[in-house]
Amino acid sequence: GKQPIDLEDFNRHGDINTWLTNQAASCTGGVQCTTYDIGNSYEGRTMRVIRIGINSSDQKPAIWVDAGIHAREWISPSTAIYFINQLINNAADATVRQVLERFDWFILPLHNPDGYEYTHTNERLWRKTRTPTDPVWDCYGADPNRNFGYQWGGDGASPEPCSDTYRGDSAFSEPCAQRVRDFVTPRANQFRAFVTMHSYGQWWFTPWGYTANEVPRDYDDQAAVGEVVADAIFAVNGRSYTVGPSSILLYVASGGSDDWSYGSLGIKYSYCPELPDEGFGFEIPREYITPVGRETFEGIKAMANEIWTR
Ligand code: ING
Ligand code: ZN
Repeated sequence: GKQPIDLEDFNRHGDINTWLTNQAASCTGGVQCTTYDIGNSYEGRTMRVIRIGINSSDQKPAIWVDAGIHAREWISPSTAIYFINQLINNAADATVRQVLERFDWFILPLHNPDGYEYTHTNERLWRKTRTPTDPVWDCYGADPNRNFGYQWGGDGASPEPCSDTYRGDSAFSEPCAQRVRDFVTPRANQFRAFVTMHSYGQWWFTPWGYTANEVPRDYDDQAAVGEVVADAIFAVNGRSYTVGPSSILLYVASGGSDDWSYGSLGIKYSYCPELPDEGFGFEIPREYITPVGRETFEGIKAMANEIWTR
């Protein structure tokens, strides 16, 4: 039948969820797919994760990928959808098959569905969630990438409910951040990598976000794998990524999910990529969905294979 989404366009939350269910049901050729409804957002939208792998099990090494934690960064969910489509429908390709044999892939294409839908219906450049935060000033939303529980409330996260980088009432006050915490935490030993995709700027960020004064103990390994990713991305379309800590390359910000996955869960290869903008900022046009998807998927496969050897 007709697919509910157009892979060369930006799609809506409900259609993406229907597509995930349809794709999982259509997995063939030894590829196993499972969807997990990990809970609802504040406004009641289902957050759906898909697991894709060959000989999947609870013991198999796995890789976490999420997208759309910031509502307006539309190239991030489209890239996650590109990955899912490739892993399921291009598994005959030897390089795809290899990463499916080596790892189970857990992908959440829309971390912040309320904010994402709001960018389609009301305000294209909305960033945060949509929880009511200040009745007097009529402000909404916390920044989910300031709401995670490692060094929550530190530098670069605002205590002001109306700010675009509002940290939230408390760590994990936002339902979407809670859902990710509760799904990932019990599987932390399975995850060899945690990748949370943003836009924009062509950076492959490593921890830490919360401080520029301390380099992570695992920084040399994290950076070496990051450089493998950057080389693999460059080889596809010639776009250059810079690898390093977000706190040093961009700005200090605490409560980010990659600091949490590394600092709290101990997932060594925790990354926060900033995908391209090509001069369009958050509003990179749909023509870039496929080239950005393709190069980022090559980068992610290279990351997986590099981690596999370590
Ligand atoms: N950039 C990230 C942000 O949340 C970042 C940068 C990464 C901060 C990791 C902290 C930790 O501000 C975008 N584009 O959102
Ligand atoms: Zn972002």
